[in-house]
Amino acid sequence: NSKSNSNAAASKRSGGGGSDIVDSLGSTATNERILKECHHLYANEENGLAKLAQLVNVKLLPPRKKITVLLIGNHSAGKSAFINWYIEKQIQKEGVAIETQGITIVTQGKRRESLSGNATLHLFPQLAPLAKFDGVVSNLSTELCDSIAKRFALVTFIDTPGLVDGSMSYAFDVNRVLLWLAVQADLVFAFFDPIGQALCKRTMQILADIGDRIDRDRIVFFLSKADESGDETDRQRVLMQITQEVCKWPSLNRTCFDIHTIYNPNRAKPTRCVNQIDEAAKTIDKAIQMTLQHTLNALEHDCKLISRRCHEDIAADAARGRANCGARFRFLLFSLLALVLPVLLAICVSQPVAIQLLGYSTPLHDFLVPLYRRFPAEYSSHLFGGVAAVALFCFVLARLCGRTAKRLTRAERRRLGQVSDHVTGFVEAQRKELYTAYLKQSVKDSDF
Ligand SMILES: Nc1nc2c(ncn2[C@@H]2O[C@H](COP(=O)(O)OP(=O)(O)O)[C@@H](O)[C@H]2O)c(=O)[nH]1
Ligand SMILES: [Mg+2]
Repeated sequence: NSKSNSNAAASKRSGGGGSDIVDSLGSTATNERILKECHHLYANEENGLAKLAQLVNVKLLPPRKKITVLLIGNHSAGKSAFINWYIEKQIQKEGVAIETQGITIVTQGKRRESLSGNATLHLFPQLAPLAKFDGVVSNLSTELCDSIAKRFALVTFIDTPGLVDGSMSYAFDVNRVLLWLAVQADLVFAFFDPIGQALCKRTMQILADIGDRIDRDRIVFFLSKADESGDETDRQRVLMQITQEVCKWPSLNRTCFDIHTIYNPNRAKPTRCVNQIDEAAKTIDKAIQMTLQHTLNALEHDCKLISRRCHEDIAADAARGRANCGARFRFLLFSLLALVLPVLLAICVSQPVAIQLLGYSTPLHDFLVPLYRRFPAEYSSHLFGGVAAVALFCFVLARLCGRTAKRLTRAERRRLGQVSDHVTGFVEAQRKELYTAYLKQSVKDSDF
């Protein structure tokens, strides 16, 4: 029964041919809209989250609008044919000579078009670091195709050069470049074919390096061209060989090791072997589902983060304001202290002048001058020096304790408040609407 269900789903998927496909993942159009709008909420020039986050020193990258599937494997393992099967169009050349292979990105576009390496980097700015690997850009291209088969609207494939051992020299450091691409990709499809090269050392080494760097769940193994693997006994032997080889590498050897036996229905010879190629499409569906949920959850998290940071910045500014008041008071206090002794000394030495001007000595003079006279005259220079030193010390103290911190301007404070209101109001409402649209595809209306 479950098999007939999956067949029904598969025929729905591959027979879509024009209309929007709705199945376990929901509607491609709705999911595409959700990812595009999430991307726009981050990336728009005016008040995208990525720009607003900079105000509060948070670095956010816009989420991607599609997932990326990297295909790696031996030469002639059926990678390009797999892409053609998925998109139901002959876009990738099959059976090409190993020397002519580069990296090809296959993605949905308005019409059929091929882009060069530089145009590719322009279209996918996130791939810009690829330029630092010698020889990559001139061997990089993009194939745009208007196919609407399966989930192609939500997937970008990266087809890579076939891997071989021996003296083959690649136009670029294929091991490092594939590793870099794998780290960026959402899924890595590893293709092993039964014809001789299943255990290519280079393929295993690259996969082991990738296993070291990315979550093991993101690597999916396939025995491709299974129709060519002979009878059931031969196929079991090939599967066993691949499993043994894979499990030799600690980074790939995990529990629940699974390898799907697939063949391309359009290329294969008649065979009684079970074809699990739909598992590949389902794995892509699942990755899209995870990406959708992750993107919506990240949106909520980022809105909260920005709003919290705005409030923290405003609160920190208010605290700086209070600290500045204290600092100003201390400055005043120590400045006054610095003036007290010099002023008293000035009053003492000004007594003759005061008497001349007023005709009498003031009570202040009468009080201070006897105290001053008690000081031996021969040490008066020490007294002046001491008073000057104390005054200087108090001035230095005033400067040190009276430092004020830079505060936000009124406009900056207002802007932070606006940003917080925007992310918790408008963006949060958008997120709720998108989440509802996402859930409505699978949850009954009555459950809302
Ligand atoms: N019998 C059979 N041939 C296949 C299958 N998939 C691909 N091919 C053929 O195998 C050759 C190499 O395939 P290709 O996709 O170019 O391999 P790549 O080097 O991994 O990209 C081509 O001639 C394909 O038509 C399959 O499942 N079964
Ligand atoms: Mg190929």
